[in-house]
Amino acid sequence: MNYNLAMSNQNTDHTPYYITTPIYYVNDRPHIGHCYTTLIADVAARAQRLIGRDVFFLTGTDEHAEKVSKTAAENDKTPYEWATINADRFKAAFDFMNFSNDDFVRTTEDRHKSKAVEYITQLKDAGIITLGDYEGWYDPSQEEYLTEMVAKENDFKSPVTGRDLEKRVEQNWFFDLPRYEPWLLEQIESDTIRVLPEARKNEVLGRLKQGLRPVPVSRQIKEGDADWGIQMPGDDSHRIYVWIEALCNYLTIVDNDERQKYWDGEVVHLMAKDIIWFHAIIWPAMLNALGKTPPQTVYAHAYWIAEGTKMSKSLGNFVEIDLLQAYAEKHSLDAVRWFLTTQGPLGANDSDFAHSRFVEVYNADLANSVGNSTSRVGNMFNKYFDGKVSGTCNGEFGFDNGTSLQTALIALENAGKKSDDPDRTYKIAEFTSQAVVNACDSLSKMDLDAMLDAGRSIVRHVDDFISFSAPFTLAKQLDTLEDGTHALSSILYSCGEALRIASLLLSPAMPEKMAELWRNWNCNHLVDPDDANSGFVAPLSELAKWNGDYGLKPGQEIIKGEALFMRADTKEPAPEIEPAS
Ligand code: ME8
Repeated sequence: MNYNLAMSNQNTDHTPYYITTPIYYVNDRPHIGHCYTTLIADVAARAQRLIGRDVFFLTGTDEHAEKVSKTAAENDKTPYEWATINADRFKAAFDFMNFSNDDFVRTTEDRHKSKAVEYITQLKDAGIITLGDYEGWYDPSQEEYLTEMVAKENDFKSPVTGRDLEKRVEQNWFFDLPRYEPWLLEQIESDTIRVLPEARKNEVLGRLKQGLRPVPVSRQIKEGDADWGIQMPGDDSHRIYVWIEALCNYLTIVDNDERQKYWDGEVVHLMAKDIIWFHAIIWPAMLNALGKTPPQTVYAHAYWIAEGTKMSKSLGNFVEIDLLQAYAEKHSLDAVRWFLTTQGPLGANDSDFAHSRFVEVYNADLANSVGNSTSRVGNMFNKYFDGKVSGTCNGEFGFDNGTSLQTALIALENAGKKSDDPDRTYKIAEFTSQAVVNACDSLSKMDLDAMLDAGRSIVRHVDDFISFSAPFTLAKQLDTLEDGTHALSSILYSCGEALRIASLLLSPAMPEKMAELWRNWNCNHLVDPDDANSGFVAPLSELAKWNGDYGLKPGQEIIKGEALFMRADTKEPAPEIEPAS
């Protein structure tokens, strides 16, 4: 797909969209990192559905790792039992987070295993996977070999866990990665495979230019090994290396008649920086060898840290799903989703999960902004117009076009207050349509914070307009101002319609709260009642049209409802959770 075309044509882009997360190891429970990547994928998937695209969103679990069979043994379980316990924990966590994934793959499923074997067989038959000796620095904690240089740079310790590397010699099956070096260079440099953010692209290119080595794709089966993993086709003394098999999941799950269109569409792989090499280099090369197109985007975000410290097993300071649940109980799940999406490490820098920051962002963005603005406008409709939309307005306020703002300013003067800048004009309808364009452009660059900020900017604009036009002052003078009721109705319509459009842009991050607003404001016609997972009845370009088919209509009931977000007490400590067993 032409990227520039996609940017300018977002509203009419009908290319199917396929977004994936890493599949997570099931040796342990899910934590904030797993939830974060999957949340980012969920927000992107919901936003793409909102603009009208056919989306497939895949997440799942990576089960055949050695560390899974090891922890299973420590817990007196078979590897499969242990994998199932943890896969269920991942599924429960992702349900709790309200993720809209279309499928959840477990690599122990036949549908994955049979296809993975097919791919490896194809590469073996083509002579791209061959037998050879391998000597290298092995990181047992990550189950991967490191190059001599990376091993040296890290003092022969794992760059991820700090544990000692082991020198290992093995006879293995190898994938001929060097064969794809010029092709990879060209694909990444030309952004045919977009590696994002830019800093990560430069790192990958830097490492690529140092040269590539064949990649081992199997592990010798040793005595005492658990019976765990997929056997190498045609060689019962080896199993397929878990990483190679895991990468195949992105294809195995859509490699059928019904889902093929997603691989042929726009493919986006999301992950953190730790595993970018596998996704930006090894996997595209494998795809090329299989005669498949590579992904368009490989996006590697940075890491969450906790209260200023790197999270690690030894420190026991992982932000666990239980803590996210405790925050959600107190401030709503959507507040947690909002905080993680807008404050998370989407770019190249790590982000800190700190309680004080959560409360600050919650109050600033949600309680005092989105929540306050929607309840203020809802209340005014109720107080001044019996809880109904009273008339429409083109969303333009100035001195050349209409008297509404003039009337409002006269009301201010009558009340003994002066406006700072009486010549100011407000083109609210235009502002919202520009915000929608900005949101779509940001989405195509995977800049989800900027996408949501487009929604936030409308809310700020409405707040600013309310302060400027002071409808509550105007409302007190309806008997004396000839045009008062019309002016008040126009101001309220514009605020309401702008907030309705903002709510669409905010909905990918806060689907439940925005649905609550739509229920209160009788905007249920925006969504398909049979599809709770953000199925919209029309693309954003239609839904967000000012006073269009889906706009607020005169007579439409606006129920006051509860405030969407209650203000948080900044002095209250972080929620307490039971330590994990
Ligand atoms: O690597 N901050 O699985 P994994 C943000 N099975 N994200 C984090 C994070 C943090 N502190 N810690 C983990 C594997 N993540 C392989 C993947 S894919 C074919 C196979 C997230 O369970 C982030 O997405 O170790 C990271 O890439 C992933 O969890 C690693 O998950």
